[in-house]
Amino acid sequence: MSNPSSAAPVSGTAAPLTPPPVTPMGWMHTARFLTTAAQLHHLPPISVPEIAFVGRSNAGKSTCINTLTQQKQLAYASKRPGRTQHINLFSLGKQGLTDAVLADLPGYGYAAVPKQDKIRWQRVMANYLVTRENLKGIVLLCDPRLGLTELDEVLLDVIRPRVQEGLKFLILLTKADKLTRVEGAKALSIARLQAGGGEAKLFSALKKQGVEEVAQLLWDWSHEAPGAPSTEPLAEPATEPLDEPPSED
Ligand SMILES: Nc1nc2c(ncn2[C@@H]2O[C@H](COP(=O)(O)OP(=O)(O)OP(=O)(O)O)[C@@H](O)[C@H]2O)c(=O)[nH]1
Ligand SMILES: [Mg+2]
Repeated sequence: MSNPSSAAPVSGTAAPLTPPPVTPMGWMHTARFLTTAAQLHHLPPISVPEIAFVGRSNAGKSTCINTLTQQKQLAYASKRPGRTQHINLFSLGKQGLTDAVLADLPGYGYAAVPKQDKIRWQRVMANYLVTRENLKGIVLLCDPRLGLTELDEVLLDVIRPRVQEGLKFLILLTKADKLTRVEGAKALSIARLQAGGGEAKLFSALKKQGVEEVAQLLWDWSHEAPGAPSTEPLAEPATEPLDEPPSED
């Protein structure tokens, strides 16, 4: 009798020789806490691309970061507006090989915050958005039931020159699960006009809508190489000519 299994491999325990390719979602899942800063000058200078999540208080910034990174409590999310009061940075990429950083910024527009604190924060935020050299992209989160507020418009004015110079920009319409299909489509077409040179997308943490698309976009932003490879994270001089940042306070 011939043995049908005689041509089978000798050992079934061979390990794969190459690691599986990194997917944008797998990459997002590597996120870990890097540092927190109450003031701009406390933020460490970083050479890898940084992507900032900004928007009014309660828009869903921290929840969005947790959803994208598939981690329940990486960023503090809360029903109570004003939960995030510092700039929190999260590293992405394999341990020891950070290739991008996410920044969760405090929300603005929360009525109960004392006026002095509001003004202070608006200055810190504006300074951050204008001077942070490694800032590669901004995700502006907006609850489409409220639309862009006056403070969102101020932020858009602040970042417009940088967007024109190539800074990536996405308006993310959060809590899309609260909208009907028609409302969602309408909100999206308005946001696309408001985004200028940037993009707009619908997102729902609850229904996991838009998650893979946004992960892919952030991956693309972080790994795009305008002339020089941006995957060389360490000890590289700035690959793009950057203006001297104005001095901060
Ligand atoms: N239905 C629904 N609720 C959401 C979604 N995303 C966030 N939320 C809720 O919105 C509230 C605010 O979310 P956060 O992520 O803390 O908002 P934030 O923008 O970080 O707020 P600040 O830190 O105050 O600036 C929480 O109660 C979340 O559960 C979503 O996609 N759908
Ligand atoms: Mg928050």
